[in-house]
Amino acid sequence: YADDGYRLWLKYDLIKDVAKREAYARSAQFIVVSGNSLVLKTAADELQTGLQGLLGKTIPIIASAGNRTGGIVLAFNKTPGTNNQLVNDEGYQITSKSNIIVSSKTDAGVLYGVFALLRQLQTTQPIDRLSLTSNPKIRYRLLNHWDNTNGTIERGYAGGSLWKWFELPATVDPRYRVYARANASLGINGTVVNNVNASARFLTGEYIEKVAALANVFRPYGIRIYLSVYFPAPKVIGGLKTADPLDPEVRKWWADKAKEIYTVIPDFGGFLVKANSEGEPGPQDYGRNHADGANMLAEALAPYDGVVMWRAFVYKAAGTPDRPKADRFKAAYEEFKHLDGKFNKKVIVQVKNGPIDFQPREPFSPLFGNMPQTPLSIEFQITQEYLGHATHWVYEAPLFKECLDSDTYVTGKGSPSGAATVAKVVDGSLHGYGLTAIAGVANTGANRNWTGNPMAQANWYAFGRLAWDHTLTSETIAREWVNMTLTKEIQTVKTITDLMLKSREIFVNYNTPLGLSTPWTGEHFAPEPWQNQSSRPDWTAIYYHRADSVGLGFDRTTTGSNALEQYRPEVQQRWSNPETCPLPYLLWFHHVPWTKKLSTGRTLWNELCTRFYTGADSVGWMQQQWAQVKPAIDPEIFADVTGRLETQHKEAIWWRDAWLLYLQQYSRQPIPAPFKKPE
Ligand code: GCW
Repeated sequence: YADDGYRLWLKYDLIKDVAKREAYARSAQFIVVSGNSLVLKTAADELQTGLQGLLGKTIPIIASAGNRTGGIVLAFNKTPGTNNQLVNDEGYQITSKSNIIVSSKTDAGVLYGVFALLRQLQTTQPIDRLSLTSNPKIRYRLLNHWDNTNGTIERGYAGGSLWKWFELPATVDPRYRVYARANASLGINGTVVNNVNASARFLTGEYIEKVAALANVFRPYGIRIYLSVYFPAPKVIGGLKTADPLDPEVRKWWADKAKEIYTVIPDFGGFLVKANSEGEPGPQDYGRNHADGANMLAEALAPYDGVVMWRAFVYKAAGTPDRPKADRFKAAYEEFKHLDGKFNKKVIVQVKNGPIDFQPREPFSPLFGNMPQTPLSIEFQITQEYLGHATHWVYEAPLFKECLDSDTYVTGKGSPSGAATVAKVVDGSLHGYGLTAIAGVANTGANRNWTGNPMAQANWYAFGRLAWDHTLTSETIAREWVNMTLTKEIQTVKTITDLMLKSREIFVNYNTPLGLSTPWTGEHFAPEPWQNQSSRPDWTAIYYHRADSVGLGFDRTTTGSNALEQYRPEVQQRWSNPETCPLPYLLWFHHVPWTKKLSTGRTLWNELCTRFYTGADSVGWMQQQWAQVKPAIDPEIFADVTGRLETQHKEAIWWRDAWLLYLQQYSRQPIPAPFKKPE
């Protein structure tokens, strides 16, 4: 068991059921691969490794099937089997007749098909009558690492960075390859290796060489490398006087830099940029706008197959004397909406799922649907900055899905429900975007088990699976992951899947129920709803929850900041009325009196108490459920998660009590029965 955490879901253990194993073996007597592409070789090797483990046999790789049957044929380009109409560039088909044929237009597609076939075996599905077609719905599927040159990770909770910058390029840790395999198995095809709060050093010759060494490891897995860039790099490392994006010398500096990078990394993916955000410099420092900055970089990439991912995570200080009424919620829309149509074709604007910042629950960002002429990508956070770091068990697929499945209503009244979901904006089907992308802020680190909390591996997994196909359900993904990673014992799979599916709502209940957001502290962990000291009002807790003697919540209707005006009328109508606003979003949009009766029949205060208490109690339930899975789980993982759940329970109570004792000063009401403890 010793390496169970390390192997992630790529476990190819011998299939115990002999009849099943033999049946599989009859369909997998040889592997045919022709062609000498790197990625195709990876695919054949991975298949051979997988089958060796699962079937306990070395399956030969041969160049042609001749008239042999009972094998697996990996075919790309015009080889038989591919119905070209049905698959896009990276899509694959798997059919089984006399041979199992895994086909695609590209070698990367074959690799994805191989992982899909292995998944069938790992989850003990039949393979003799396969007829599978699968296409990624989004073209650029990326992890974003917030890793620094000194080996630390911003908001990383699984140890230091995977990238050993001091050793690279000469020493290449074998772990980089495992990382690439894991990503390729999900269909992730790109990775930004450094923090968006970027060091200019990544653009020096010294670092480009190191990055190139990583790119060499990732290339055979169909993964392209990207860099976050520090906008004033031409000044900091280029010796120029300015970084003004309209300055010809600056433009030339970037064009030269792109050339230098592509010389050593010919398949370099492009740049990710955080500019004029949280103190990071940007084009506005020179009186230019985001489009000016992004377009300059896009032009530098013009000769190459690379893109610019320009982040929309921007917000000027709100609540300050000069902008007393400004609402951070509205900021991204205010700065970007009017630039729609002004971006170069190689630019993708990367928008966080919600308008604020990766909260445990947020409504979808109002930018989605409102920039029809600018490819928007969605950025989720896999690392649990606001979700209890690596201690709390939160399965994030339901969070991702809630956003992706939200209807923006931009197609207007009368259009079928679900016609304009966030997913349809992002996958390009709504506005016909030329480029489509999705990014997840990675939760990986140097910890042996990759993600700190072993259960958080499921979040990496779920992000990758949804990036490929956002129509998969949270439950399907959870079941798949548990089967491949933890156990196949039916009852245990059920128990763990159920825990996973409930975990996010449980967290929200004891952390930020009814549309609260997380009290603001530097670490984004401890409950400090009283926190009101900061250089900026919008970096205090009070700014967000607005507790007072009347009630709680941020009024974003016409009587308040009117952020709701950024949504379509259908959304506005539903959310602007406190009677129809879904309870999970209530305090995002309304300042609700403590005594107001909610649709549950309880007053706001009593509903808050109910949620905080049941949330914290539910962690006790999680502990009981987890205790039952012991016999079917690797003992190390079992003990690890048991320990984390114990801490989670304590911290859930801490969150509950901190919030309620603080809010009670304003509500002046008792904790209701049955929660009130005897004196
Ligand atoms: O979530 C916030 C984090 C910052 C982060 C920023 C961003 C990389 O607290 O640490 O910086 O968002 O997304 O740029």
